[in-house]
Amino acid sequence: MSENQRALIDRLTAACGGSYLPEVRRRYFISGPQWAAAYQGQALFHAPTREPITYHDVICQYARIGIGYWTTHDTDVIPTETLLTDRQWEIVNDIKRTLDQHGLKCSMVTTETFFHPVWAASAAAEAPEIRAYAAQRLANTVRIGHHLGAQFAVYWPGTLGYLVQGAVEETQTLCWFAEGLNTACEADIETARQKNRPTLKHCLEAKPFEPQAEILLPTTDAMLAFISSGLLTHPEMVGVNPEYLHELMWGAAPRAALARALLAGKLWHFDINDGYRLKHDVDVAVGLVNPLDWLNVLVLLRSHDYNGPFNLDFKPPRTTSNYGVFQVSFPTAVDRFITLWEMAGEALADPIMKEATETLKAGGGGKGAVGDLVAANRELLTLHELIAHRLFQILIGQHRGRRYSL
Ligand code: GLO
Ligand code: MG
Ligand code: MG
Repeated sequence: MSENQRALIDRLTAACGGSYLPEVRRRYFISGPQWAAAYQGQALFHAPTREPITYHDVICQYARIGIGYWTTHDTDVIPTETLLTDRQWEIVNDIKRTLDQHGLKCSMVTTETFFHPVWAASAAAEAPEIRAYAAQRLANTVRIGHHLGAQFAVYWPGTLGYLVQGAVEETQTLCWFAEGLNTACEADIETARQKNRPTLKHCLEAKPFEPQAEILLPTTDAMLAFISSGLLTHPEMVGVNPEYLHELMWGAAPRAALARALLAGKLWHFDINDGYRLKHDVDVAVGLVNPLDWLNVLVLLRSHDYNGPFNLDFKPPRTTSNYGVFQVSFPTAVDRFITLWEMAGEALADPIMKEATETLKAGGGGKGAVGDLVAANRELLTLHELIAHRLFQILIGQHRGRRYSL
């Protein structure tokens, strides 16, 4: 039964066409998170629908698909009780062997500071021993990262906030949060020196809601302000990892949020996915909800030569099987990303887009009275809508002559 169903999935996936070869997929800086593939479909109102899988399974499947980079939380692969013990290094060495064997690289490591009960009052809790433990964990992740050859460390302070108001003093909590990051940067400088490697890029990731009711650093803009607040001892080592959906969730234009991070020189890492405005963190795979917006985002990133990772931080839906995760979820997400990236290249090279954009920039002339300025630009400004139409055409392939005739 399930064999037949798998054969059907394979046949229909192949019939979809449009997939890229693994070697083509590997040319892009696309990373696959351990937690995304191993996500079992559970949530507050949902029991798991998929079987547990190991990092061996995930690394081996990513290699087969052509996802060249792997990312992980410390506790995705090392049980909390084993962290900071000798046994942790046995696991890390086994991960290293497994990555090498399959030709993958670890690009990013991150500390889980939201799931375990020790983080009930966040990693910047009032109790000094919790903060000391958090600092140890962050420094430990940095060392693991260097050991695995990573270039990035990401911080999603998901519990930095509160459910009930009054007990958490915001400025104090943010100072404590900064102390944790300062420890991580110090540990990084020290480890990088010992290993003769560059320091990691430390990237802050914001989410406007979940799992706390109120979040102290809810947006990428808040993270940028925090980086330049004076609380960090090494602000030059700290940038941002925006997540597409996290910006959309609060109602932002993700493209504008990314632009602000680019201007600050802090756009170093990017979590890619999709979803809906003003809803919870549904983590749908890239391009399944807002492909036109995604095309626009990638036009911006390509035009600014963004060369950081694209981290597939989505969750395969509960209706997808373990088999489907690697046959459908990941390969199709990668292929939609590549397609949108290449389309963004076409948009930038498109003669109509170019001429329209350049003409707008040249302006309609006119001098003197405000009425003249308006009149001189009136016809030109219709180009805004024409450009939007052209992007739609590029998205659906009409710029290559695709027609729908009755
Ligand atoms: C959750 C976040 C989470 C982070 C991860 C990396 O909403 O997106 O998946 O990206 O913890 O730090
Ligand atoms: Mg994320
Ligand atoms: Mg998310």
